[in-house]
Amino acid sequence: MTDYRPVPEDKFSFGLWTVGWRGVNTFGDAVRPPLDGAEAVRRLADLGAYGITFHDDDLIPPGSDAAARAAVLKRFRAALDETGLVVPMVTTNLFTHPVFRDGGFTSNSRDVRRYALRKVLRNIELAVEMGARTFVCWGGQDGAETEAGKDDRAALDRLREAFDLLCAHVRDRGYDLRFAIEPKPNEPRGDVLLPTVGHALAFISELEHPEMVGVNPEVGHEQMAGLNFAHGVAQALWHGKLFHIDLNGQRGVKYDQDLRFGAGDVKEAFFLVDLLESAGYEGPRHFDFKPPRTEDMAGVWESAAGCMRNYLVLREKAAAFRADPEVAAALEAARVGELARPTLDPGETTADLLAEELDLAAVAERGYAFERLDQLAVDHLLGVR
Ligand SMILES: [Mn+2]
Repeated sequence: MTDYRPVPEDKFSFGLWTVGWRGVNTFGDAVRPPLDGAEAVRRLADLGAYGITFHDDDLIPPGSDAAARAAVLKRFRAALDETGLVVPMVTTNLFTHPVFRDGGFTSNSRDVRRYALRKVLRNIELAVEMGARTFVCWGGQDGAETEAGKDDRAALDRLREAFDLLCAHVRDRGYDLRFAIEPKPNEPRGDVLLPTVGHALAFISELEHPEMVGVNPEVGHEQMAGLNFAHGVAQALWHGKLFHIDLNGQRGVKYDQDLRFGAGDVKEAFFLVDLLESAGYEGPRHFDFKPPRTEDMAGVWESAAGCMRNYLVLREKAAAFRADPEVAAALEAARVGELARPTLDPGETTADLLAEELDLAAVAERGYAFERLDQLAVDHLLGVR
C-alpha cells in the first residue's frame, strides 16, 4: 500500500504556464493573480515534482530590459538550486504577440518569420544555460481559417527551412539539444499545420537532420480530433520519436480542455500509462494542463497534485494488471503475443506461402476473446480486482 506520494525519481514535470495560468478564456477575464516563477519552483518541489519547464515569455516578461531579465533569472536559478528541481525542457512563445496572428515559422510575412527564428535562437541559449535537453516547438498560430490565404506546400517548405536552420545552429554550437514538435489539430487557428502525431512524423522524415527532431504528443490534442492517444504514442515510440510527452485530460471532440491528467478518458489514461511504463519510456512525465478557472490558488495546487497522484495510481493499476495470472491467460487466449512472431519464418519464401492452405471455415469461427481481456483491465481500473 502506498500514499501515492510522488518523488523526483518519478520524473514529473510541469509547465510554468500550467500552474501559472490565470484563467483567461475566450469569454472571461483572469481570475487568479500572476504566479512568480521562483514560487512555482518551490511549490512544485514541495509536491514532489522533479522538473519545471517554461516558454521564454512565461519566465521573463516580454519587454524586460537586460537588468530585469538578469534579476528574474537569478531568482529562478536560486530556487532551482535550493530545491533541486531541474529544467528538462524549454519552449518558445510564438503565439501570444499580435505579430504572430498568422503564425511564426510559417507566417506569410517574411519579416515575422525572421523575427520568430531570432526569438527561438535566443531562447535556445537560455534553454542550454538552464540545462534543458529538449526544445519543444508548438506552432499554435501556424495554420489557417481559409485555404485561399495559405499555400500549404510553401508553409511546409518554410517549416522545413526553420527546423533545418535550427538543427544546423545547434550542431554548430555543439549543444546537446533535441527538438520535439507538438501536433494539434485546431485552436487557436481553424486548422493548424501538422495536426496529428502522424503528420508530424511524416514531416520529420523530410528534414536534413531527422535524428534531432521528434514529437511531443499531448493527450488532449489527439483526443480533440477523436483519435486514440495511446495509438499515436505507440507509433511515436515505434519510430524512436517520443522525445517528450504532454499529459492532461480531455473529454471527447470539443475545444482543448487541458484537464488535469486522469480527468477525461480515464481508461485511455490507464492504457497510456501501461504503454509508457512497459515500453521503458525514460523521459519526463510532463503535465500540460490548465487548472479550471473555478479554482483559486489552493485549487491550482490540488489540481497539480492530482495529475501526479493519478499517474501513480494508474501505474500501480497497470502493473497489477500485467502481474495478474488471469490476465496472462487472457492475453494468451487473445493471441496478443502471437503478433510479435514474424509472419514468415527465417528462410521462408513466397513460394512456401503460396503452397499453404488455410482452413477458412474453421478459422472463420475463431473468436479473439478481447472482451474478457478488456473487462479484466476495467476490473483492475475500477479497483475490484
Ligand atoms: Mn492542450
